[in-house]
Amino acid sequence: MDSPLLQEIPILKLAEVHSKPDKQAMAYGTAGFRGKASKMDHIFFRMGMLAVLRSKMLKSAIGVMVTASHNPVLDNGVKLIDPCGEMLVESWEVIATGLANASNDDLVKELKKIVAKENIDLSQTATILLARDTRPSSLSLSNAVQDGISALGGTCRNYGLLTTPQLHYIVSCYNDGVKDADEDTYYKWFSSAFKTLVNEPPVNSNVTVDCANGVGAPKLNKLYEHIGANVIDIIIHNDGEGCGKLNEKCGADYVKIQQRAPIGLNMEPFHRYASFDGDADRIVYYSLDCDCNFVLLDGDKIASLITLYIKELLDESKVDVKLGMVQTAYANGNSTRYVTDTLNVMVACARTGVKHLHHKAVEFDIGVYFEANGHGTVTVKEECSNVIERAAKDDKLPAKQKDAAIKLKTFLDVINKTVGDAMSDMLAVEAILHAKGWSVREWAQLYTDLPNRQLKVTVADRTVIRTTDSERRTTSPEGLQEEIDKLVALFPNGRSFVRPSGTEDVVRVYAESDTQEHADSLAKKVSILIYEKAGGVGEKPKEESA
Ligand code: NG1
Ligand code: ZN
Repeated sequence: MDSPLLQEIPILKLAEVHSKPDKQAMAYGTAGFRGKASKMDHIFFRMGMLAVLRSKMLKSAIGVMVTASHNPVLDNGVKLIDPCGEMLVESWEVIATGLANASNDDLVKELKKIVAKENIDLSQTATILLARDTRPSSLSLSNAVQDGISALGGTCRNYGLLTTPQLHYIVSCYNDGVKDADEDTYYKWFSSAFKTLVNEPPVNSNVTVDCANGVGAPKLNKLYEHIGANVIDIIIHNDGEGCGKLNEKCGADYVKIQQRAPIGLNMEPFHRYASFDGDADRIVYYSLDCDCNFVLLDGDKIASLITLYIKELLDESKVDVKLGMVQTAYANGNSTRYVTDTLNVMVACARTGVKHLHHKAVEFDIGVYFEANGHGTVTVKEECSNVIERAAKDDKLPAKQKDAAIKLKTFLDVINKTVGDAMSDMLAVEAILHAKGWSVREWAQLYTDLPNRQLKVTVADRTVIRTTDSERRTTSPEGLQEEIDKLVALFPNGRSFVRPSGTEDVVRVYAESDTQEHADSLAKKVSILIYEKAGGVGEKPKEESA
């Protein structure tokens, strides 16, 4: 008998509407497909179909998020979310790339290939949970995803505008049996956990949040309404309602890379500021010190604060579980030293991209993972949650011990464990500062960042750069690493590495050293080296004259 997939006509009809331009190839990168929105319609259509196949195979709902995160407003992107709210498994990234790049004529053949290879039972039903960010192209591209879903007979639940982490959370709730899970489920859970943590006395100083003119603004507003202005005081900046553009001179990426305030924000010393990125899965904090110097509290500082707090509560509650932290090569060297030497907590290094950090983090009972750019969360093993919960209910424990276990349990409830989440991370930070009676000043003083610089170099083919050791060293082009080593040796506390970006057509260069001047100079020298050794195109990076 013909399988439903062999109803080729409807597929081909829709495929014609979402036709792939010739000679265009894209790869499922660090966070799905990303590129110019105007050239990606066929990718969205095909990812709708792929989500149906994955849903049929796993007999679970699959998420599809339409966003290009911190990229410019004219870009867009799409990524799939696996049943527990985690990123799509790596083996399917290859499948996604194959389907995205199949010619129009080969599309059905490619679909059949996936079905056969993955042994997919097409008689299974498929449910896809779809959401999008506020980009002008997102609505029509999410319609393309919907067409892909109907082409293969899947059911689509379209949640409209959501932050990326909200969709991850909803996917996990849905597959846990909460079939009516929606945005409200999210607000109710996180606002109630936060209120349990900080209600007495409420948070008294305000926090100003730059929402990058993205979907974070309306969603943070809703969360704020659920928590109540009597508990937390949030001022939203760059809410997308004015003339500001998404991610333009604002948002977490801008603030982290430029190490300066977003557009239009007049900062006051010691006040707390935070920036989300365009889809609200990243957050960085910042402030001004008494001399009006910009102080950045990035993903490393957030991770260090969270690790410190969890460590203290574990020590107080005497709950014996393994706590660890995961960073990437971009982590500031002093954050790694602080967590390893002062907190005595083990730090692991993973490749860039949260999925890699997530995988390493789940090896610990409690794993705190963050990219320096502010993307991260905490994972907790189920057995570990049970141990903490038992301690929190154990009347035989001394009051102080039991109390710490209760605090730890409630604190972990405020965390979105599926993926990095700007809103939930913000609540976690606010709760810790509140519990410790700290301002940003004490937090910033946990350790001092080593001055650092990130640059980009454009080359003809960025895949000529290959890396090893969690991207800290290159293996190709030949001899490049030795040259980088020589440059690094010229600078006190020098460290530098390069890697091809997974989301932009560039090679990224990172450098740190004892002074900002040295970090800048090392980054420049390495950029020039990349340009020369790895086929640089366009304007050659220049060393500034002294
Ligand atoms: P690429 O473009 O692969 O460097 C960037 C970030 C990642 C991650 C992804 C997804 C840096 C250096 N890189 O990846 O950490 O967040 O975007 O958004 O920040
Ligand atoms: Zn993002």
